[in-house]
Amino acid sequence: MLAADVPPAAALAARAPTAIGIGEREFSIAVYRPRVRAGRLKLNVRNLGEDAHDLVVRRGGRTLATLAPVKPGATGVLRLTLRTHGRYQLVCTVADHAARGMHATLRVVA
Ligand SMILES: [Cu+2]
Repeated sequence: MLAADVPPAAALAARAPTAIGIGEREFSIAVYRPRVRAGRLKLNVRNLGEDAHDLVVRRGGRTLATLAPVKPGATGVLRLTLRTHGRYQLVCTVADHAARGMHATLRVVA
């Protein structure tokens, strides 16, 4: 089958997921690849801090994906597919961590 014959959804699914490194600490979230193409994503979330931190992906107030709290020094993996271009919010929802600075933006582009 020629590439041109592959429907866009199938083409997205066939592409290997884009890995995004994320570092969490008190109280910030660093996104090491803050601009990615639409499609399958693999968020590698490293807790560089002293407390447990989770990670929630939101857009327009809707929660799209949630990673359970990651222990200090540990890594959690969150897989999701984002097809819509735009800005997504990455937030830690533990206690008041978001208000103290644990939020970041991920941009999805064509
Ligand atoms: Cu946190």
